[in-house]
Parts: sequence; structure tokens; C-alpha cells
Amino acid sequence: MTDEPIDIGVLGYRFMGKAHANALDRLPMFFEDAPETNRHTVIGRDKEALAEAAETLGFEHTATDWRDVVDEVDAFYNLGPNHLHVEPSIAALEAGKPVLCEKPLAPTLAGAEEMREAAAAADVPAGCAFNYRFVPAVRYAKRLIDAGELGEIRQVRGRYLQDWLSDPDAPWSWRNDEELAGSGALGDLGAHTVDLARFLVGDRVGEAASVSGHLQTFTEERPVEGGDDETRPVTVDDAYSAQVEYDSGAMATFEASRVTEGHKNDHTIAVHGSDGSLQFSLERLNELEVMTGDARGYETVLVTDEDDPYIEHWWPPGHVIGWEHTFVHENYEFLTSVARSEEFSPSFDDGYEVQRVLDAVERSDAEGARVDLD
Ligand code: SOE
Repeated sequence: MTDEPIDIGVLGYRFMGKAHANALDRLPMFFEDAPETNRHTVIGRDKEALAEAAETLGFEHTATDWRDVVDEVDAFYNLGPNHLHVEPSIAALEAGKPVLCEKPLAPTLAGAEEMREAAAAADVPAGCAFNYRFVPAVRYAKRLIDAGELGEIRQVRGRYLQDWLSDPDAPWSWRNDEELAGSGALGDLGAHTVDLARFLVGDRVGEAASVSGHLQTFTEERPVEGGDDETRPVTVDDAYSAQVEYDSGAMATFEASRVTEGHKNDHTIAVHGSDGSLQFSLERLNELEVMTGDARGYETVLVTDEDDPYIEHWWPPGHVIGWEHTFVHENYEFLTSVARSEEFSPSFDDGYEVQRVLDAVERSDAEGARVDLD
């Protein structure tokens, strides 16, 4: 167990950079046993924006090339766009540094495989930042499932609906480009739900055995921000749906969309077993709907008791927490793994298993047929 502050280098300073910097800032006050950290270097291309971000997010140094950082820090956070996940993460692992990489692990299965192999060769924690595993209500759901409260798991249904690309004039970004992102709603949102299903029922149903999937792009090109009339092609999906059969014969239905009017960040998952069901919605993230035993319908459980996961670090029962707290929990667990030189879950192996399903959905869509995962 190291007592020295962990110097952290972070690639990326926008949305995810802020979420993780906020988490690091909250840890000392709320998680007294969290390892001490130092926001050492923030990495980005735009020097002016970077200097501002360093100031706002509390970093000591800035760098415009991750190659200058990976050897200088104790841990490396890769929060950059998907196409920057592979090379910097592998370089940090090869330098013996623990890595926390945002999801999806990589734009492609091949990239995810390279990262998984580099993590296996490096004897340090390598995490994929599926933050919704760290929602207390999701942890409570896993406790119920692991205790057999739902009986034999038969069905999972998950969806992740957003509307920020509903407007065809919403500007083009790297998230709309296959080279840069790998896929659209499938990898950006579907990755979360596929992982959440693995987290909740993977021990009971095994891995995905076969997949059939469909991808759709509704807006084929988008305007370039500040580019007068310039447009760029959209080469990824706006929405996807998929059906999965797991090793056990259990089945899952997944969908995600970034063009669903009326849904801002609507991530829901339901699990149905022989003896009961449960359902979770990110829009009511402190609650879990549970139906077990001889209940005649779902019961709404407010998951904010002291003995509920992570809650004892925050406020008394009923004082609800929010989206950003999931990153505090995730950072607490990752940094504790780093300080103790222990495995962190979700690992690059978990990220790779998610990527196998995403890849299968893309193959099924391209072939117009159900595909088996070997
Ligand atoms: C997409 O808009 C996005 O930011 C995802 O990339 C995140 O993973 C998700 O948590 C919120 O929505």
C-alpha cells in the first residue's frame, strides 16, 4: 500500500475530464480512507483551453503530447475521444502505470484486444470506466440477484435513450465518425448497458453466445461548427437495437439512440427471473423497483440507507445523491486498487467482453443475420 500521493496524468479535459476531476476533488472530504492524489498533468491539444482547464480543474501542469507524460506520473487517465484510447493506454501500461480508460474501451474489437493484451502483460490495474456499475441502487440490485432473490435469470432488457442529436442541425463531432468513434449510439451508450447486464447477471448467465443486431443512421450529414455551409458525413449509427442469447439460454434485448425526442439521459435496465424482477432507471438513480417473493407488484426501494453501498460516505438516509457521485465511487475504487496494487473491476478484460458484443452487433447488421460469438 503506497502512502505517497498518487500523481495522476489525465488525457482530456472536457466533459469526462470535468467529471473525474470533480470526483478527485471530492474524495478527500467524503472518503477519508481514499488514497491521496495529486492532479499532476492535464493533456490536450489547444494550449489556451488547456491552461484554462488546468486552472479550473486543479492541475499543476499541462502538456500537449501524452508521450511526455506517461513516464512522469503514477497513474494515467485516458478520457480522450475513442480513437485515442488504444495507443496512449498501451504506452502507459508498458511504462508500468495503472490506467483508467473511458468507455468504450476502443473503437474496434482489434483495438480492444491490443489493450487487453497490454493490460495482461502489465502487472498494474487497468480499468474501463463503466461508471454506472457504481450507482448504489445498481449495487443493491446485484446483491439481490447474487442472493438468488430473482431465482433463475431468464431475461434482461436495457435501453439508453438520449435526444441531443435529434436536431439534424446539431453540429458534427468525432462521435459521428466511424474512424474516430468506432460506432455511434452502439458504442457510446450501448456499451454501458451491455456492461451493466454483464455486471448484474454475468455470473449466472455466462457470456453472450449469439447476437442479432440492427444499426440505423437517420441524419446522413451534419454541419461543421463555425464552418459556414460546410457539412461532414455521419458514418456511425444514430440508433441500434440488438437481441442477445447468453451461454445459459437467458436472453437480452438492448437498444440505444441519440435521436429520441423527450429522453435526455434515459438509461434503464430490467432483470427478470423465475422468482422475481427488478428494474433501474438512471432518471431515478436513488431508487430500485423490486418484485420478489409473493409481492403482487413492484416495490420502490429508496436506496439511501447507511448500509447501502457507498451511502455511509455521504448524507443521512433519504438525502439523495446524483450522477456525479458515481464517478467519485469509481475513482475511490480505482485509486484504492492502485494504492494496494490490486485488480480493479471493471477491467480491460470487461471492456473487451463488451467490445465483443458491440462488434457482433455490427457484424450481424452488416450480414443481415444472427452471428455466433466463438
Ligand atoms: C454521451 O452523450 C454520453 O456523454 C456518454 O458518452 C457517457 O458515457 C454517458 O454517461 C452520458 O452520455
